Amino acid sequence: MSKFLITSALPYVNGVKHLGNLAGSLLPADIHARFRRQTGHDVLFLCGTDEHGTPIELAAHAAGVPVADYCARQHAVQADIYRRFGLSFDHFSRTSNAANRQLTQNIFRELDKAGFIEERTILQAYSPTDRRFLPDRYVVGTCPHCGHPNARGDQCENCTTLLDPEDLRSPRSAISGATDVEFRASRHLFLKLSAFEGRLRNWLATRRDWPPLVRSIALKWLDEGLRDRCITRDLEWGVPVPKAGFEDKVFYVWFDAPIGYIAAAIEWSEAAPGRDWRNWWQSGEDVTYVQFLAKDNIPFHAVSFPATLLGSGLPFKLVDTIKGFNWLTFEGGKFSTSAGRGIFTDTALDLLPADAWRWWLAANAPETADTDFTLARFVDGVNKDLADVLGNLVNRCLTFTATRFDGIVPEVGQPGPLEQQLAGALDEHLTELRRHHEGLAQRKAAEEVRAIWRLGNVYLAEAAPWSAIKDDTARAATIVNTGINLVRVAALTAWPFIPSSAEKILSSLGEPIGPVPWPLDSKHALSAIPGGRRIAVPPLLFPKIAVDDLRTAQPI
Ligand code: B3M
Ligand code: ZN
Repeated sequence: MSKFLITSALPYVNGVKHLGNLAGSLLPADIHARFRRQTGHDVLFLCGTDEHGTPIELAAHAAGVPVADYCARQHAVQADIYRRFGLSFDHFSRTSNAANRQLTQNIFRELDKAGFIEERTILQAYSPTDRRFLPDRYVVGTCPHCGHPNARGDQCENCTTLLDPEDLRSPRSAISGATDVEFRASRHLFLKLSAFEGRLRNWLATRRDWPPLVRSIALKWLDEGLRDRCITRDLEWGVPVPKAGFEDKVFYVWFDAPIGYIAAAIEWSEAAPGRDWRNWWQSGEDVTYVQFLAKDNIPFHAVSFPATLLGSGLPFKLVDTIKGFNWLTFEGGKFSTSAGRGIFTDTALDLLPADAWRWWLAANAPETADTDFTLARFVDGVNKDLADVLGNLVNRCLTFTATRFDGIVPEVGQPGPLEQQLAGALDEHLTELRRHHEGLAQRKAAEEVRAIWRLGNVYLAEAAPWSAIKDDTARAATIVNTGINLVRVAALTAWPFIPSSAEKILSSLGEPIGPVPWPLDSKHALSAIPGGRRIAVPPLLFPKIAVDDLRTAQPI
């Protein structure tokens, strides 16, 4: 049994996330964790909220509550939503917790001792009106290149030129609009990323199997030349910098956030006896570490976080595979948290059960290109796959057993040509399904699952137990027994994607409550449920949905 350490990018704590955030890291990580558990591996699946950075501080101020209280409340809101979505984290942590603060400070001290930290004086925008330093994107002004009046201090959105805040004409604070912005010299700490280029290149050379999207983004960063990064900020909220002269500063959010993955394991370990985070983060060959994240997060995971760990000299494991995702768009445009555009995870759960969203978002994951979510495509996909294919298979088979066999699974007789053909096809699909899960090809895995459901319907249509029962009860019994076992396989393969529905099906089949097994091959899978067992017909699993039911989610 090998071990899989699985993490999803840590969602920022401010505000409920939209479906795009779910589709591009949280959900695929959960599906993979479930698959690995199902195939008998030891899994540690970690996530948490990313709680530092200026937007979070500002959101707390806007809400009129202390930042710590704001974060605690918002963390609880997100944790509850993810629980209702069936995300099976072993631990859902917070980057503002003590474990992360301590570990971030330790890692920093080691980097400093090893000579990878450098002090530099930089000019920082300061607003006397706001009584604070302003991060680059919170300074706005006139673009020196195109004259756009609302260019941000990091970039002009109009002409896309990268800027420094000092470049702006008539700079003002994006927080208050104050025009008394001045530039003050401030001492900061830089991580000498440039010193890691060789080591990172060598390491990436051993990672040739990474998805092309991830490898190309990582190599692009290296090819452009690694720039030393400022890892401190003049803010109050964050992990304090443990160095003389820097007491009033905190670490940059992207320095401490990925360390949060390790801190989450430490908390998990401390929560119960017999757990040891070192067996996951510091052990060698037997742990495979897979990260799930959206493409804009790739450089931080493929370059700066590995450099941080390498430079610390501490024996932490580096990631083995990064699965990066493209964007999910909404009705042809961007999902936007600030503009409230798209469907948000809380609203989604008010509208429909989690499994409907899980299924569509996994089957249409933005893996190789962006995917456009439209209400019409969503409704069509869910109705076809879940109601017409899976729902129909389960319902037909179990209702027939209830009405014609008194709800008792009939004994299987001699398999005929149809059963042999079925077994062959099932074996092929199961092999492919496993291969796609292992290769992190989630859309293809979903296609195989759907193909298995379809196979069940095709088998029942061809074998036609409703005709057989008229003159050959033994033959009808064999078909129904086979069909019921197929329903079990349909549920087992569905489980990583739609766990709650799969468990309902399994429980109506009288399957034991507990870890959901993987169907190894047709021979075992088609004889798992013996004749004589009582089964129940589950209530309608997937009622048809209509676009009108979801209208409240339309953009205004
Ligand atoms: N919170 C960015 C994001 O949600 C960031 C991920 C951190 S992973 C360590 O896109
Ligand atoms: Zn411009």
